[in-house]
Amino acid sequence: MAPKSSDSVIADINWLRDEINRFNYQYYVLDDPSVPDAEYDRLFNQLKAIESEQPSLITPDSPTQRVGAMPLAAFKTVAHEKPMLSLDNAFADDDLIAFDKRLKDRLEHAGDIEYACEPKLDGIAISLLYEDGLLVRALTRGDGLNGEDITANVRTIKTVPLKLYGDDYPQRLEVRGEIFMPKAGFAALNDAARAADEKIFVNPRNAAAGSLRQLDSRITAKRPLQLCAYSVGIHEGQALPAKHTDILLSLKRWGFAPNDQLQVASSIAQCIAYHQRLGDARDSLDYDIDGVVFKVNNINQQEELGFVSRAPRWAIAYKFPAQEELTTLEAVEFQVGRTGSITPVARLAPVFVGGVTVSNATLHNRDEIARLDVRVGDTVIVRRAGDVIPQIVAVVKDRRPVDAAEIIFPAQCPACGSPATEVPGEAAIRCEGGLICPAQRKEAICHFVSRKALDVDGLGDKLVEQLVDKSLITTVADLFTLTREQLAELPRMGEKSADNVLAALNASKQTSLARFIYALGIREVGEATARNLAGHFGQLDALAQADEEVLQQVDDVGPVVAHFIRDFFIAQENIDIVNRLRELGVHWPEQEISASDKPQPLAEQTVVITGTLESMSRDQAGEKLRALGAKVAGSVSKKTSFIVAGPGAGSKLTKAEALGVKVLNEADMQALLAEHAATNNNSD
Ligand code: 9MJ
Repeated sequence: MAPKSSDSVIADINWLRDEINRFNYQYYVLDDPSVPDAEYDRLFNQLKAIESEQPSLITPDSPTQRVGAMPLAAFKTVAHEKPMLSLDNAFADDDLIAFDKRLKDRLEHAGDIEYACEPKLDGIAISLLYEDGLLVRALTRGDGLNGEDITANVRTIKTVPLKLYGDDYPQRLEVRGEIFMPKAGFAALNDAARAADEKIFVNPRNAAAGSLRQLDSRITAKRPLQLCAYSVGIHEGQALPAKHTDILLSLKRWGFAPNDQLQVASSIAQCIAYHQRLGDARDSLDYDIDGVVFKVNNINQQEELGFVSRAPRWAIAYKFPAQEELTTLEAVEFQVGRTGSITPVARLAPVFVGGVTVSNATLHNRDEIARLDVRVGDTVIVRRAGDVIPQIVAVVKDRRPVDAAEIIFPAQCPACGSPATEVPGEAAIRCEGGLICPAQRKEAICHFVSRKALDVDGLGDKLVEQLVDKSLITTVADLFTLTREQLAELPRMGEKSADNVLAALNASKQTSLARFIYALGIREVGEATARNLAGHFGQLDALAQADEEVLQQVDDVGPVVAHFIRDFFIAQENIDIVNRLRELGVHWPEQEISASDKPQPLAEQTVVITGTLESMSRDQAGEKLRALGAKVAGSVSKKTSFIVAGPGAGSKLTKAEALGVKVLNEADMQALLAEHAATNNNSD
């Protein structure tokens, strides 16, 4: 590629500076960021890279030459006695290794450097000044040199001590840290905002910023904010310990809650392991983090290393993959679910976010689309955190193209053309076609053969789609009359695959009542409810004949679910399908004993299974534990009795260890099952 002319480099620089300044203004002054942090970081790093190649083009007003942006006019601006700097970033292990090497060279230090490892909380940096142990002032970071005085708001935060504990604190002490909103508090705040038809926050960071910028501190007081203290700024009247982690211990004695993930690493290799471990645990933490921070632990070494323009040399933030990115909404399609609900699905220009490439996101319903005010062609912020399906959290309105098209809901089902009707009290629309609708049929059949239902191995969504499209099957019962020839003729099948599918179908005929009930796909009857129904009624016919009052005696079954179950068994076409399935050989042990009649050695115990097991699948292990009365849950909490962890266990194991929950390996679980199997046999 030909080198760029200096004119075009200047044009690039000017464009980058304008964009960065605009984002800064939106972020700090308007409290209304228009792009995700990752986009900001990218532009900032681009500008830094160009300027470091051509230092003569650096001007004092370049955004790289100062720390942040201007403070909000509404609060009093106060100069920081000691600037609040930001952190340099690492994005890969190699960046960290290079950082460590730089420090060793500078310190002329041959051995390993000791680092303090901290999660990097995604909140608002704050400076808290204490005089004679009393909180006298709280400033935001602002541009790093001048912050805003938000003392009245910060005083409302319960984890900020108004008076320090003990009596061995410095006479003047500046504590620095991050104010953040825990995930649970954020979710509750947004739920309340949604219910009141108020503006919701894009993410916990944005909610924390908005809460701190209230001019009326009574509003701040109602927001679930917390403080994580991570360093000391000025301190007068008393020396501090010589290690960063010991300073944090002093802060703990003076009343600041320590972070639960703080660790010391004796080498950069241990820092890399810490980054990996926290990356795995990221989703199970109670608060959002966007990376981890490593700080040289020895304060003398910190002082020797000093600072570069915006950041200390002795610390680095190792970022995680961004959970929010920009992309464009290319189209909206309407998907018909198993029970006829029609959901808008966003088709996005593929974007790497939260560690995977995302090209679809749910748009939920009409209310959500109205709330986002999103149109086809818009630039949108997609968020993918943990295993949650990707969401569009906001629209970048100033990038809206002139021809952006409004999203129109169909009047007809896109799959069968039946009327699509609004359901009173629901924001969803629903296809009225029932089993005439091929989309509903396909979904119902996919559900019937899915892992937690009849578990037909090798019969995936694509194959079901072909079978329905070619009219080889209309209902789930038709699956069991498929022939080898019919299957073998399908594209990409062949005789061997056909035989495998037939063998899997045959094997699936022997099932359990709970699986069969779940497989029927009755609205609102999930796996747990199906199990409760099977345990309660013992026989399918008893369930089919139960009226709504009787149904409501079952755990988890309220009037709505009872009504859906009754509706299902009143319909003759459903009864016909059930009868045909039984004629074709689908069967289960006739009288399943209700769980309450069996010995329940693990009753009252909640178990979580994670990682890979060798002798059985997690589902099978769950069934065995449930048979002994245990409740099998998907996430770890203080109430978890024990977890079973196989190889590859990640955040759930970390969380269990952090909470002190008992951890069993597969052999321990086998021993437990064997022990109780023996007891059960004895009691028979
Ligand atoms: C956060 N955001 O959690 C620092 N930070 O240290 C931690 N930020 C920091 N440390 C010096 N844990 C400047 C910023």
